[in-house]
Amino acid sequence: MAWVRVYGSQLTGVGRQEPHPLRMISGRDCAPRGPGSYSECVSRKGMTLVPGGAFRMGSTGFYPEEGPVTAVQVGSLWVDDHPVTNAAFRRFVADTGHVTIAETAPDPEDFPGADPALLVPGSQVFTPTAGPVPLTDWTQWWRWVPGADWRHPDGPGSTLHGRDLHPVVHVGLEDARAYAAWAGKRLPAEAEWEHAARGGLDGATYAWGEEFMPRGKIMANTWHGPFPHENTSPHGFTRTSPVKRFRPNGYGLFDVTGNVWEWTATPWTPRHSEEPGPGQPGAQAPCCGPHTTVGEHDRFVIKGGSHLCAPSYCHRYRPAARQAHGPRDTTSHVGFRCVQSP
Ligand SMILES: [Cu+2]
Repeated sequence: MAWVRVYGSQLTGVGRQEPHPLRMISGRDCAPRGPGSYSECVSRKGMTLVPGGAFRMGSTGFYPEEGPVTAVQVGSLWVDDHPVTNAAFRRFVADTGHVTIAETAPDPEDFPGADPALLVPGSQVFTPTAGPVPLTDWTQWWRWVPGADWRHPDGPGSTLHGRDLHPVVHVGLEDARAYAAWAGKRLPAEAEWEHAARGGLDGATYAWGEEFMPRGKIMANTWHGPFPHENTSPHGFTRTSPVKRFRPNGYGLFDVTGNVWEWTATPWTPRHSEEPGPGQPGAQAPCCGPHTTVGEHDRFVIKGGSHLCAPSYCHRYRPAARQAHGPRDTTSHVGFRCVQSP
């Protein structure tokens, strides 16, 4: 069954967390605060310093929302080497008691007239169809599954067994922001994400160059075969894959395209021309200060495509690709990675 979450309340970045003494420490201001303080465990382990510079953001060769190509300047940035894994998210939850959006029952006030039996915690899980279906109807392959959440990625009965190093999924924007704040990091702005994902190959179609499978080599976890009923999975994965299974890009970053979509801090605009430039309001959400409140109907840019992107359906396993995503629309194919300003 299809389910669209519609909420009337306001979101804040850390609204659902238990009080946590560390969550207000930003990456930028993470000065030593005494023995045992969090700053001691903020290391650059697992991050790569991506050199700043100018690059061409966007593309005109695929989907209209990626244009126009815009020259953008970004600063140097520490970027997580790979999407946040289940193991890392588990440490965050153990430390903070954070309860994710998908683990929280929707407020009946936000769903007047809804069957109360349906107002239970849950999330959207991809479910392959038995055969070909119209590719315009996403409700054919997305199922609202009560009990699906980051610990139960395919729904009740599924576990993280064997998936410690897979990207965490079923996380909403505020979950990603809460994790980032806990880690002394923040979510990237779209421009920062795209610049890092390009790996220094300015203007290239893919994170590794122009050819999808150079010399026949599979470069990312994307869908092979006719979507959404037959994934031939020549790489061995029909869903998420452990991070770092495919070659990194030119900056040494893994899984920038394919595997899971990744949250950014950038509010959605249908074209790049309407996007605020770096340094302008809205270009980048603050990492740990009081967040600008986010309306339920606002959507944010997600980047990178996922294991469900297939040439026949969705050619979005490219750095320029982008999609609008509701802050509380949790799914089995959206995760995130964090960044830190030097
Ligand atoms: Cu896609």
